[in-house]
Amino acid sequence: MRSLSFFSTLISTTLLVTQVLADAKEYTLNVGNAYIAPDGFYRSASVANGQFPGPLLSATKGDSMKVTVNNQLSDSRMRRSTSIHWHGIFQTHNSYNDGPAFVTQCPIAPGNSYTYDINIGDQAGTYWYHSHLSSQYVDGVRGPLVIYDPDDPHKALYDVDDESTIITLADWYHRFAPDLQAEYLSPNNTLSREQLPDCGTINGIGRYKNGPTVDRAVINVEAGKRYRFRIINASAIGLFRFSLEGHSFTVIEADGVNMVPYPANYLEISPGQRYSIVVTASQAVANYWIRAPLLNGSGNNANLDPTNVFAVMRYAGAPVAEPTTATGFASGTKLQEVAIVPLENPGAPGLPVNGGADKVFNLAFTLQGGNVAANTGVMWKVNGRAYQPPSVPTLLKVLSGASTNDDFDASENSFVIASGDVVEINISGVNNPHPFHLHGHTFDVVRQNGVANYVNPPRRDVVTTGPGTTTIRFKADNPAPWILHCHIEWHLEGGLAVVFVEDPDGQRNDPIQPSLAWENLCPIYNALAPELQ
Ligand SMILES: [Cu+2]
Repeated sequence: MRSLSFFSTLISTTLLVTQVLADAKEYTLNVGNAYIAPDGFYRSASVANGQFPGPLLSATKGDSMKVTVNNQLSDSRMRRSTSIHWHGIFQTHNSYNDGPAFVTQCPIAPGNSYTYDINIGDQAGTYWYHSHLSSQYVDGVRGPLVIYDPDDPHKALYDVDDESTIITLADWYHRFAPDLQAEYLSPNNTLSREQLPDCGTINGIGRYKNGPTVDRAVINVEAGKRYRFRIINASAIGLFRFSLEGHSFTVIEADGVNMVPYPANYLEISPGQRYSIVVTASQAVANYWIRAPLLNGSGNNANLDPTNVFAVMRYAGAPVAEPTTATGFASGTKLQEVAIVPLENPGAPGLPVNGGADKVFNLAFTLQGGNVAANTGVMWKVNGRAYQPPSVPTLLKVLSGASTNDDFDASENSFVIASGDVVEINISGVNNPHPFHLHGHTFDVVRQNGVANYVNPPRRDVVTTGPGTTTIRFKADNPAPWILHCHIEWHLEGGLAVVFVEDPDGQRNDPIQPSLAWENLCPIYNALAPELQ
């Protein structure tokens, strides 16, 4: 017993020192309803602090963050409870603050609050936060999260990196997410028709077909300076192609991972992904187009004008006006996702051969369209099963003793992995591309588009799958249940997800355990009438 208490004292001392050195950044997110018109069409939305996108949450590497979420949602046409995910943050020893509803917590009931203690560790880069309760983020609960690094290895490459250089790309819908979701998942959706947005937005501003000419978002620059633009795709389904009129750039970060600088003229960014690019304001003083057309096509949404997604890069001294040049289109060198090389410690864990890992998962996903006669809706199945969130969160089950795959319902698609395992996941299926996101880790993409690379493969937290099998690897060094899911929100709701239950013993033996406030979330939520959930 003495050695155990010595160990606990050591841990407490270490934590104390960490807390003294690190700054605790405190934020409040009031998640409520507001009438907003990002593209000139007014609708009730669910937003953080009244705005879309939500306010920037930022910290410096090594800080901790405390974000108090006050649930003030009152519009019964959208979800009333909420739960916030901090996309890309590993949450080591802290999975109960990761945010996905029914994986690591019960949702926060309306009228209630919960404070997320976010342990940033030594992460730095471009992240975002969003509701992770059903499709609620589509109604507006999404915003940027940036961890600045005073010792950024790429610091010498740029002069300006602040709130004014964050570019949040997001699709936007005029209809309520619960209605869109019900329609998509309905037995009547026999062709599995996708729900496409009404417009694409840049920093919360967009235009739809035959809608008003809302003033474009503006990024201000000064001639001669070098800017770090942080591009975030906070979309439900929108895939954007990003380029700048008259300016090439250098990509230096993907999903919070520093990259070997990659010069390019344009890039494509999937839902959930982020990139930092360095742009030199080297051209004549003028206004230039920032272009971000949606590549999803317009489908059956007559409002969507997919190529009409622009903002303005305005040099100091240029007139307050849109560029007078033709909008043009992306050309030249495209950032190839498969050719991204991490700057630090490149190389995948495991052996440099297919299957060279401790645990190999082959995840084959299929799409089953709606079927009126059978009364079954659209389902995305992984190895034959559509993921359904359990009513008791996976983490709570683990803390109560769940240790093997059989301790979870088959519909939870939950797979136990052991501490230290090198995990290989082969992802293959229909209707690529899908942006697959893993919580709690970055991963190395060892096979993508037919190219294998174990030496210096891309490292990130959202990979765009296909064509063919996409293979990722990570090391199980972060005990907790972590969800791996498609970040096309409608596909996730259709079941395109699995949960890796990493080292359940390690989770239970962790000296840091969930707070009383976390434990209270489930009894409060479970007592709610269905319309308040
Ligand atoms: Cu998908």
